[in-house]
Amino acid sequence: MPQYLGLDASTQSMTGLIVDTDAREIVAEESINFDEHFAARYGIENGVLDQGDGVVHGFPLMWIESLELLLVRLRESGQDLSKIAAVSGSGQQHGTVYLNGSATAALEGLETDSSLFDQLAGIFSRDTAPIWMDSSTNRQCREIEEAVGGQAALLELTGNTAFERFSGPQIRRFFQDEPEAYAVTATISLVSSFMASVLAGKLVCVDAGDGSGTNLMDIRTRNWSAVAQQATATGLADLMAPIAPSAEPAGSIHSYFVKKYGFTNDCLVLPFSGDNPCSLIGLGLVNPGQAALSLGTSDTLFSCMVKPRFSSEGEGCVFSSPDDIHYMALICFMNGSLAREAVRDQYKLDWQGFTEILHTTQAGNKGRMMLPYFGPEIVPNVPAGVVRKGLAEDDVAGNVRAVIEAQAISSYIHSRWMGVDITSLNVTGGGSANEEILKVFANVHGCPVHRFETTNAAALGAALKAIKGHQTNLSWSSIADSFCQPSGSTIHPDQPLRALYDDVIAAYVEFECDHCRQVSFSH
Ligand code: XUL
Repeated sequence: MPQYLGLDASTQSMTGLIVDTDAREIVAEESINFDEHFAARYGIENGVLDQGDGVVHGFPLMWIESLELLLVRLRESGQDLSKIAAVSGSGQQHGTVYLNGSATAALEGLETDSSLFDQLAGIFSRDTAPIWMDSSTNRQCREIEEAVGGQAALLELTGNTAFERFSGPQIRRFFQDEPEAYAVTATISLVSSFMASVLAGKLVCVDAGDGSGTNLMDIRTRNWSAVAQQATATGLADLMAPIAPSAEPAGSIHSYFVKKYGFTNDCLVLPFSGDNPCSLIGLGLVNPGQAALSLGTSDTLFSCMVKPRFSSEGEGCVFSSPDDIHYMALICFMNGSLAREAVRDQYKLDWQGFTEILHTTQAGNKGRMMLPYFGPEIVPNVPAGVVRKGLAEDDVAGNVRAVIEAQAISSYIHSRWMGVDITSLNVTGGGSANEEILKVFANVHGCPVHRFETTNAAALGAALKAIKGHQTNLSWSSIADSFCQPSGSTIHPDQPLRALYDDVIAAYVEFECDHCRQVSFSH
C-alpha cells in the first residue's frame, strides 16, 4: 500500500501528514509546536526570535530537532514508515539558511549513534535564518531594484517587485552587514531545500515554486537570473543550488532515517517547495481560475493562473506552481492570526468568547472600522500601528468584529489585480476552523467558502508532490480529485449582507487610502 509523507516546516510548527493512495485518504497528521518544546532553549515566541527593528529570525537547528521529534511522534502513533514510498515537503517561504563548507560532508556522514542536532550543529555560517516575517531589508530592496534597472524591470524579470521578506534582500543584508560570515558561507539554502537536504543527506536543489519567492529567479524560464543574483550579492551564483523540476527525485532518503525510523532504502526524497505553492496544490488548485484562502499566522489569498500576471502596484506575488506549468498569484497579509490573537488577548477572550461576539454583532459593524496593523503590514505596505475609526479602544465587541471585517475586506480589495473572477474560495489554515470568521469572508467576497478536511494544506500539497514524483503517470487533476475535495462543510454568502458590504467596502477603501497616504513606506 504506497503511502506518502508530506512535511511542513512552518513558522510555528513542524507537521507531518501521510496519505495512502489506495485508501485515498489522509492516514496520519502530527505536529510539533516549536514554542511548546523549544521556547526556553531558543528564546523564541510564536516560533521565532524577534530581535527588534524588523529583524525576525528562526533557528534551523530547532527545525532539525523538531523533525526528529516529529518522526518519533509518527512512529509512536502507530505509523509504519517503511510504507512510505516518497517524501516531499513544504517550507515557510522566503527564509534563507546559511551553510559553511562542512555541510556536505556532515549531511552525507550522518550516523545513528548521535542525534541530528549533535551532528549538524556545526554546519552553519550563521546560526539563525531570516524568515518571511523579517521586515528589516527595505534599503536592500530598493538597491536590488535599482541595480536591475528599476522596480518595473525586477517585476518583469522575476514576477515580483522586491519585498522585504523575500530571500534576495535578506541575502544582500547579510552580505553587507556580516561580510566575514558571508565569506565563509558555502551554500545558501531556502528553508525548503535545507529540510530536503537533511533528509537526503546531501545538498538538494531548489524547486521553482520556492525559487520564485526569492527575487532571484527568472519567472518565465524558471531558472536563477544571473542579473538578479549579481544585483544582490557578490559570488551569489556559486552559493545557490540549481533549480530542479519539482517532480524529479533528489535521491533516496539517507540511511540515518532508514536505521533510526524504519524508512526503506528506496524511499524517494523529492525537492521541497514553499508553503504557498504547496498549499495551492494541497487545496486542489491545479486548474486556472480557482482561488483559495489560507488563514494562518499570515493570511494569504491565492489563485491558479495560466500565465504570470503581475500586480502593477507591486503588492501581490507571482510564484511558479509545483506542477511547473501554471503560476500562482498570491497576496500575503502579515496581520493574519497575529492580529486575531492580539485582539483576543487584548480583551482577555478565549476563542469561544471571540466567536460569540462575531455571531451576535452586525455585519458592517455600524460603521466602526479598524486597520489591523498590529505588526508591520505587507499589503498595504505600512508600518505597525492599529488605527480605529468610530471605534473606541475599550469597545470589545466592536474591535472583535472590526478586525475580522478588515481582514476580509482587505483580502477582497487587494485581490482585484489577479483578474480572477473568484466564484468560490477553498479555505484552510487554523482560522478556517472558525465558522463565524468564514461567514464574514463569504459575505464580503459574495461567494461560497469551502472548508477542507485538513487545515494543513501545505503538508497535504507536499504529500501530493511526493505522489507525483513517485507515480509519474498520474495527472495532477487525478491526484487532486482523490485528495482535495471539500469536507462537505460549505459556508454560503448571505446575499442581502453582500449588498450591504458594497458601502462598507467603499468606506474601508477610503479609510485605508487616507492612512496609506500619511504613513506608508512606498505609496
Ligand atoms: C508569502 C509569505 C507567507 C509565508 C508564511 O509570501 O511570506 O505566507 O510563506 O510561511
